[in-house]
Amino acid sequence: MTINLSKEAGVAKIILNRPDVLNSFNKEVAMAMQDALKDCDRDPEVRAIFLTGEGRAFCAGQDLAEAIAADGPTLNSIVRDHYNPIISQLRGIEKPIICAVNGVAAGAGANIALACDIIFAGTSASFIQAFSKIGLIPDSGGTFFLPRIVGFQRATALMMLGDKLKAAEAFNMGLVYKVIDDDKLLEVSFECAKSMAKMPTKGLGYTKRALNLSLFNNLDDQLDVEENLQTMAGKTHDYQEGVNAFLQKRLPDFKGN
Ligand code: T3D
Repeated sequence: MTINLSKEAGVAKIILNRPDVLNSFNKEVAMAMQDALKDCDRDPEVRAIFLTGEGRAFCAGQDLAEAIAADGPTLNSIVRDHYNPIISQLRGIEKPIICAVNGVAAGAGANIALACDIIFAGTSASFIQAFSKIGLIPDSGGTFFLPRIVGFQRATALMMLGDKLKAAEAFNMGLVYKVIDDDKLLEVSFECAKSMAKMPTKGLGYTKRALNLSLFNNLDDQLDVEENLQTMAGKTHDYQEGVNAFLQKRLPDFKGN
């Protein structure tokens, strides 16, 4: 299996599984990833998604052997049919997506990580906008997310130079939430995913929707978005439970709806 999907304690764990080629994406991986994300979206038992890579890398982006194979998919099909749907799914699924970058994240691999909600990086992780090295432009949402995360100037430099950003530098630039010792990365980040799976899932999903919309809206429109989504959050079971638990001085039992 090029992607391993398993479920535990409300968390769907997706592991990219082509370690011999640093978990680079070919058509099979891309389609399996889309299917796995669809499954996570539809399954009400899944309240958080955890993404990582098998072996010493997170993901080296596009499988370059496939990209130049005479009978392989065309460049525009790779972008349109493989990566774009994945990025739309990562942003559109209204459940928290936690990414553990366990090694190098290059090309589309780096930008798939950036589309997740919370990124933990192991101390030996690195991020490379590798596209310029092979004459391509950054895809998989990179030109959208990276300038918004690190600023236009740094994004331009990272994308044009293709420099390797070590985990500590990535943290300093705001690309990752936390850097964790390599030997603790999976444990710590998966614990975070498990605890998020016990949180008010609808509220977290609405938060994600509001953040997505904030990327385009002016302040007035965004204030309207907040009013509407807050009204919807206020109608959830978990809002009632959260307030009751607070007033009764007990731990809440959130159901995710
Ligand atoms: O058509 C299109 O391309 C459009 C889509 C674009 C989206 C993109 O993602 S474009 C960017 C594609 N990715 C890259 O350019 C990165 C290529 N890889 C590297 O630069 C390096 O492998 C790394 C910096 C990521 C890691 O370097 P290192 O020294 O730790 O490992 P390595 O020795 O280079 O790689 C280990 C093996 O994985 C090696 O195979 P071997 O020699 O052991 O049989 C290497 O060929 C293989 N591998 C690594 N990356 C890829 C790959 N095989 C196929 N595709 C890869 N992207």
